[in-house]
Amino acid sequence: MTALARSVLRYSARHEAAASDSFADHVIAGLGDDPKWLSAKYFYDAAGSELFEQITRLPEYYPTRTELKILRRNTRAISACIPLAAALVEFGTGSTKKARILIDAAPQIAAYVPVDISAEFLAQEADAVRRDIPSIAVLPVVADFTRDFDLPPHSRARPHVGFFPGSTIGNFEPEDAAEFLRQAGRILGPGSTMIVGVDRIKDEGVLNAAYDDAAGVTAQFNLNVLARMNRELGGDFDLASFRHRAFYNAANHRIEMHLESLKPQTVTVAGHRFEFREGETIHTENSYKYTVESFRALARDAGWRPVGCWSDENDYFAIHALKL
Ligand code: AVJ
Repeated sequence: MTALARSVLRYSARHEAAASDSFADHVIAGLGDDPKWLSAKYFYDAAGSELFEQITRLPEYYPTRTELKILRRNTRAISACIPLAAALVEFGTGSTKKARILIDAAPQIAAYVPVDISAEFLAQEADAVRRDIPSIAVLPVVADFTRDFDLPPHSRARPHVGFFPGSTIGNFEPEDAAEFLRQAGRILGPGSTMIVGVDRIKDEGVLNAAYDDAAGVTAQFNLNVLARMNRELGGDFDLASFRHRAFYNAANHRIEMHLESLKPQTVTVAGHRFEFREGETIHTENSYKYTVESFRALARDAGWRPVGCWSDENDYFAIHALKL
């Protein structure tokens, strides 16, 4: 299996799986393994996407509001990294909110290329941006951004600026994050720019609270993948006999999320039976954290030159600018 194929398997995007690897096959592979695992990308069915929106508004979940604040406070400096008549290529457009801030701040952006696997969602968002910002060309691309894709013909002559906000890059294993950046460089072309949001290593208490909030929304988000298996794969998971576990793994610089079985039990899903010991977990997500330097090293390793970095007063989150 190539590095990129593996990254597709381990990556959690805010969208459905690519048609080629079915949810059922994934579940049979992940729950049949020891330790058990599932890719975080399966969190994001309609219910999971709505729960994630709720997470972004939680007092403990600092990443979304911190990144927005950094973007708004540094529009001039970030805009200075964007060349004349550029096309802004957004990898995995969950919401256009952050791209709109960049587009408003950088009038030299002539085209916006949102890339997402959900055609219907993308068409809606593209129409809304066309309506609100008639001065730019909106050229949506329906694609799984973790795989190779072609830029639209109308953007090819333009200088390209990749945009990957949200610390989504943290869901990749570090070697796969580097492979993703290498591939982004091949797609965007020589001389291009990349703007990436990355969550920083910080106090463990802050990290643990962000992924185990007092209101229990992240617990619901995590447990939703069991409900989804029940709905879509005829599963018989009893949600009350699993609990949400989230903790910072300092040795590996990542938040881990798990679903822990509260008792010995057998579950049937996708036509297969799976045994759980008491205390056994399904590993459902990694969210890697980087220092400014560790992310720069990873970017350099992937062929990019770090040219800018903006952060907040708490050093919680970083927006990096890279050039090829
Ligand atoms: C959407 C991947 C950036 O890792 O912080 C939030 C997902 N998981 N709470 C993150 C998530 C639990 C989120 N990303």
